[in-house]
This record gives sequence, structure tokens and C-alpha cells, in this order.
Amino acid sequence: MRTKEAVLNILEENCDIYISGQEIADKIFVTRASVWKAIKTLQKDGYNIDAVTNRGYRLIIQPDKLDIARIRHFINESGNEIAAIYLDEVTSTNDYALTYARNHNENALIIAGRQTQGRGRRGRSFYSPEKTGLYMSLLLHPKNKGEIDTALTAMAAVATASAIDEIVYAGESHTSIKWVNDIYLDDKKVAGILAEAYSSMEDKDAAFVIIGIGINVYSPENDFPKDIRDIAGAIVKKRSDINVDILNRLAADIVIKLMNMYYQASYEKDKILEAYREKSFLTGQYIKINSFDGDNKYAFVIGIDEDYHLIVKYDDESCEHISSGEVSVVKY
Ligand code: BT5
Repeated sequence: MRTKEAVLNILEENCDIYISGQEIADKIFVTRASVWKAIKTLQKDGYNIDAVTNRGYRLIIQPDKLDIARIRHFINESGNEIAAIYLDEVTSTNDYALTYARNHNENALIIAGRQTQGRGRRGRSFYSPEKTGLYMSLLLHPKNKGEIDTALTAMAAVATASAIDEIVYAGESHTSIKWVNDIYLDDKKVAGILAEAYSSMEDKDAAFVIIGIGINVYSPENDFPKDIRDIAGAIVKKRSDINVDILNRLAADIVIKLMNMYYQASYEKDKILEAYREKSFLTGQYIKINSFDGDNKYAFVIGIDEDYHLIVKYDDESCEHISSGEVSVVKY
């Protein structure tokens, strides 16, 4: 580990006290001068480190403040490399990532404080106000050029749901995944995923994917807008219950999980499928399958097949594997 990373780790572990340069130096077996140099570099990287004569250094972590340097640090520590960009406001992080992809050949994480035109699937919108949500897009280049993975949305759902469980609920499983791409908590949608794949006929190497993830971390001050008030929820019920650094930790954890699933040599498809099935919100429920021509159908959900299709059984006992569509749970 480089001195800079080692110093940062110590500052993080001691962020509630001041720690002297000598103490840090002794802990990591370097000179005080190297500690001082590392602190200067960290400050240049954007870390807010308070230095007080005769007391030492303290890392100031601002509650609920997205800090791209911290997020990048967590991601790098996990062994993954990614460019990371923060924008106070953007139309849609997915749109920004698309423009970025056309000009850069690297993986990137785009995070925004708020979105003015946050997008869902099929032209729907995703409500993205400031201060209460996490809006991010991950631009990834497939490991085998030319290949775009169809299970990517499922991976993103598993990564997001399990990161929420870990960061907010100390590893207890609270979230579920509503096929295909919504994360639910206590019967409310708390996050949505919009995965978009791009490939070029002319240039196979130009293939890339953009995975947009939007999470309602807190409920907006004046509640959600009327049209989604009954369906939307937040992952944190009470601000005082959680670690002040939730936004940065959550963003980093999702990226790490997703990149590990996507790039790891020991890419374990079965495990991802198993996790998805375990968290399936619809399995065992009676649902309405919305049809665009108004001819809605009703069915019982048996489970998820190996291609992440929904296995349903109709009232006449016939079965179908549905690859896409809009479904909702029928409440009696
Ligand atoms: C989604 O679409 O849920 C995908 C949402 C993806 C959002 C992220 S944020 C970062 C990145 N940049 C973007 O522009 N998008 C991605 P879908 O399954 O089609 O659901 C859309 C529906 O969810 C809407 O029609 C509403 O009914 C509901 N909805 C809208 N905003 C919501 C919110 N904040 N929380 C819960 N439900 C919401």
C-alpha cells in the first residue's frame, strides 16, 4: 500500500480525533516528512483534512456529502480501476456517460447531485431531487470485446440490493428485487436500474454498457410527488440511525460488487442467479401482466429461469417464460 493510502486509512479510522504526524508515521513505519507529503497530496485530491499545530490532523467527513475522492479511494482499494466524475446537476447521468464513452475508452463512474431529466425505461422518468438520492451511471467495457452481457441488469440489481443490505442494514437481508430491475423494501420501490448496451457494427471494440442506478436514500422533505407517493420509498427511515458516510460507502460498494461480478476471472454466474432468485419479490405472488393493447393477463409466479425470464402459470395451468414486460402484484 502506498504511503498516501496508508495515511488516509489511519485518518479514516481516527476521524473523530486529531492524530499527530509522528503517531501516523510510527504506525506505518515512514518518516514524518513522508506523512506530511502524503497529507498535502490528499488535500490536493480534494480531501478535507484539518491540520492544527500541536494536535495533528483530522479528516473531516461531511455527513451526506458525496465525495468523489473518497468513492474513488474505496474503489481503488478493492483493486478496481475507474475514472470518477461528480456533477452537481445533470440531465441524466446515463446521457452524460454516453457522451463520455464516445470520447474515452476507459471505464467511468458518473455521479450527480440531482438530475433534471432522470430516465426510467421506455421513456418513463425517474424522480431525482437533490440531497435525498444517489444517482449514478457506471460505464463499463465488456471483457470480451463485441460481447454484451444480457444478465447485466440482474447483476446490477443483485449488487445494488446487497450493497443496501450491507451498508444500511449491517448485512441483514431486507431488500428484494422486483423483476426485472426494481429494488424493493417494505413493499415500496426504493431504487431503479436502467442498463443500456451499445455496440457498433463497424467497430466491434466500441461496445460498451451503461448501467444507471437511482436510489432514494431518504424521503424528500415534502414527500414524493403525488404520482409516485404510493409506490416510492426510501432505504433509510431515520437519518440518525445510520453512518454519516452512507452515500459514499453505498456508491463505492455497488461499483465494487458490480465490477467484481462483471470482470472477475471466477465470474460465478450461478451465484448471481441464486442471489437474484433468493431476493425475488414476485416469486409466489399472483400478478397482473400488463399488455400494451389493453389485454391484461393474470398469473401466478413460479420463479426465475436461467435467462432471468419470469416463469408464470396461468389460471388454465399453462406456463410461460416471460422475457420482458410490466407486471404488478395483485392485492386481494
Ligand atoms: C427505472 O425505470 O426505475 C430505472 C431508473 C433508473 C434511474 C437511474 S438514476 C441514474 C441513471 N440516470 C438516469 O437518467 N436513469 C438512471 P422504470 O422501471 O421504467 O420505472 C420508472 C417508474 O418508476 C416511473 O414511471 C414511476 O412510476 C416510478 N418512479 C419514478 N421516480 C421514482 C423514484 N424516485 N422512486 C421510485 N419510483 C419512481
